[in-house]
Amino acid sequence: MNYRKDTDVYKLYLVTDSGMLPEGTTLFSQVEKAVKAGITLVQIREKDSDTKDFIAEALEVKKLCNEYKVPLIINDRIDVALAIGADGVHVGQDDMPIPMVRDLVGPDMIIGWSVGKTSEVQQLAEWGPDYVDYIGIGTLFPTETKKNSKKVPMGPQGAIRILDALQEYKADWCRTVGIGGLHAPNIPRVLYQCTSSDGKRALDGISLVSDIMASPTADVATKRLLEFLDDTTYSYLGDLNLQSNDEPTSHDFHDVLAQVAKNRPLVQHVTNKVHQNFGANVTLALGASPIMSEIESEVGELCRIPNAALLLNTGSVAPLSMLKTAVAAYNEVTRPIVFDPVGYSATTTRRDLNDALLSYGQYACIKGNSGEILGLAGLNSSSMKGVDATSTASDAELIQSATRIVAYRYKTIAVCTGETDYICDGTVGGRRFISTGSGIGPDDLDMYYVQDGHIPMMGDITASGCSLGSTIASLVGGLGPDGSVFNAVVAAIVLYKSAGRLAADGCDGSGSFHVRLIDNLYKLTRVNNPDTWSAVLKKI
Ligand code: 3NM
Ligand code: MG
Repeated sequence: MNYRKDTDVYKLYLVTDSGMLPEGTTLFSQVEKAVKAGITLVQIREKDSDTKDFIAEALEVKKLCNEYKVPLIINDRIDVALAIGADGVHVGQDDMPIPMVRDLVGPDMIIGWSVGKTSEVQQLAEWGPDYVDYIGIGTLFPTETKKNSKKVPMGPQGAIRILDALQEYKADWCRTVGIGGLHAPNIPRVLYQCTSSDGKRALDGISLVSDIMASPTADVATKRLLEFLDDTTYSYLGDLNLQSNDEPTSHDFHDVLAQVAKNRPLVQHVTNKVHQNFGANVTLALGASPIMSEIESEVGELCRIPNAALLLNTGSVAPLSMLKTAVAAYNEVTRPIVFDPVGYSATTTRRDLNDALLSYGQYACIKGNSGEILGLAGLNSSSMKGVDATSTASDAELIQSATRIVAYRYKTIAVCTGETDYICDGTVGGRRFISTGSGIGPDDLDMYYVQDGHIPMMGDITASGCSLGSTIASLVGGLGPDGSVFNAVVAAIVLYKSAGRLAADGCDGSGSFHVRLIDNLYKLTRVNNPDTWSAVLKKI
């Protein structure tokens, strides 16, 4: 059978490795369990086998695959693929050049190629539809399976670049699977995040080795993975509503604050030294409880405290492994994380740290100043001077585009702070745009802004931007079941700006502004009458 035109076979793609088999299993028995459980494509990848053994193994698997109508791909060994009449071959960048492979295997075999760079996509587009049928996009995450790999993990953002290149070079025939470090816990997130920027292309499937090959119950592992692949929503925030259906009103803000007062959220701060004391006081003023913990071993307990939320401010110097553990823990229990990418484009070190953290998890909200948001959107990396916002990046339209791009790429609520705060909801209800894509792109997302005139005093105290992060985390964390995350983010911004305005008007200087900001957050929260707040929300 010729599977070349069959675009449905890429959903769940098993690549074998006989070096990790659990005791009492064989390569064949593991593949058999996976095939019977519904795997859609199999690749035999044996790096250390003798040819004779490889062929014997491949023939046995081929018989099984034929019976279940699952195509069989052979890694690298064109000769073996031809000899046994496999359905396809998979080659890497250091293997035989694709045009030679096609000459050898003829027009009917599937050819797969490992791709990690956009220039490789350009190349396959130049060859056209007769050559590469699918690509393995990787390495997505660090993996124990492929030792000595020269590839640097690209994360979901790297996969998005490849999907964008496929759209740019119009390689519409080419199917895609993600590979490398994919396991049940991160697959739903990866499927959710990996969408081309025009919303028209997502991954066609997932390819993996250890999650099945090293499993003592390969059939159970396969079925679990298929369930994730069939589920088109990603509930990373449990029962909370991601989107607001209508434009949030003062009634909604009142409702958010009432929930916070009732639920008294615990807001774990991992933040920079300058922010720690002020952020804790802002959190208390809002009726929430701060904990400024960077202890890796207690994250798993903290995130399970009712109404816990995490503020991750990357101006901190917490060890990367602590940060990674924290992100995984909060994601696992579906509690919100607010991410503040401090100084994103200021130095390479900061950009790499932020990119790594962004690739590890899913965030409820990403909040930054214009330099940070422009940097994250890839629109500007030179407008940073230190970690503070600069006034050079004042082009409102550019900032709006950047906010939309960040919201869309990271499938998050993006907030860009400044004299005007911009807010864009990129969650699209937690729904995935799998395979055909919805066609929804960044420009289709609703944009809001909050204004209350210029409050220059905000720039005269430390950590005023960081403490908006504390405020967002407090309000999102305080939501009860079914609360709206978007409404909470917007409420936090309107509240914070209104308190800033009250604090600035008639204050003597930056010292008293500091104190008055806390006083006014305290008062506005307890009075809870958002009709009187001065800052206004508008839709663009
Ligand atoms: N190819 P696991 S990563 C076979 O990046 C392979 O091209 C990769 O194994 C690439 O699912 C990889 O156990 C190993 O992480 C994937
Ligand atoms: Mg190879």
